[in-house]
Amino acid sequence: MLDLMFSPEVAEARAAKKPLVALESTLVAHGMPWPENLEIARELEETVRMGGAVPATIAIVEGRPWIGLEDRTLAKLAHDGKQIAKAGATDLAVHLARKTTAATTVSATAVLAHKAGIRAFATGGIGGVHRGDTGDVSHDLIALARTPIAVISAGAKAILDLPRTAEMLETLGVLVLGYKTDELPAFYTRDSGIPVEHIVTTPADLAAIVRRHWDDFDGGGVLVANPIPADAELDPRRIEAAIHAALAEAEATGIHGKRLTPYLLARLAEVTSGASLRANRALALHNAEVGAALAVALGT
Ligand code: PSU
Ligand code: MN
Repeated sequence: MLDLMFSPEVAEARAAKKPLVALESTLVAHGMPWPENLEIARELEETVRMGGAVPATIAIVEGRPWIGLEDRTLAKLAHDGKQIAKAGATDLAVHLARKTTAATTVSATAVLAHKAGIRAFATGGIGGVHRGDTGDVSHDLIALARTPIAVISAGAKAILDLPRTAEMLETLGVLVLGYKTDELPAFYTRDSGIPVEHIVTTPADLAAIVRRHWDDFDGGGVLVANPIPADAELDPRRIEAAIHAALAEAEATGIHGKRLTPYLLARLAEVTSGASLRANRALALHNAEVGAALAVALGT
């Protein structure tokens, strides 16, 4: 049987049946630079607490799947950053059997959070279909399709092919709900031009839909598409130009596979003098806020 480890804060929340929000650790270890990553990881947790829920940052530490991390463990993951393995859902068994440490991506975090009975999960932006014809499609999409959890995300990351990512979400049967938006957000910017059919405007409405999806239809993952706050949005043309440059560099340097997304995010932060990181922080905090509101509305 899978032996989950719970931090004291999460263990207490479970005993008291307080609402929990899962947070992932790849965004911290691989998606943002030290030391801002630790500050932001702590702010994400604090935002969930301010929203009336309890944060559960998830990672594998020496082979143990932790639901909720003590601050010193969070600090170590943030500090060690890209030296730590990046685990997708498929890699979990390897780390457990070999007692290794890994940051968990959206796919791995969703699976572990679901095992822990958590139904709301906030991230920055999910993975998706990469641009070009490399065939690189994030496992996040299939894991999300299979796992009954609501992932609050600022759309999919702008480094991706968003129209193809949206089509793939539909093919896989991931229910996409626009949170106060009728367009799929484009991570650093609010709009992608890709319409979202179902618009949700309150946590109660959101909770009612996801409950029906899971309880009545055995539905899988729900993507709650929550745009970056307007005052934190980047200029669409400038960020697109920066993405083009970063993608060209990645190709010239031969970066692909699991290293691609972290490489692109790091290059974007450099090219934009930190503007992309500030936007990433703002959108992730906003997702944590909505995650807490959903968890409270669900009462779990
Ligand atoms: N959101 C962010 N920053 C990130 C990620 C999400 O704001 O770094 C991470 C998530 O862990 C997601 C991963 O699962 O990027 C996608 O990686 P890949 O494209 O290699 O599947
Ligand atoms: Mn990939």
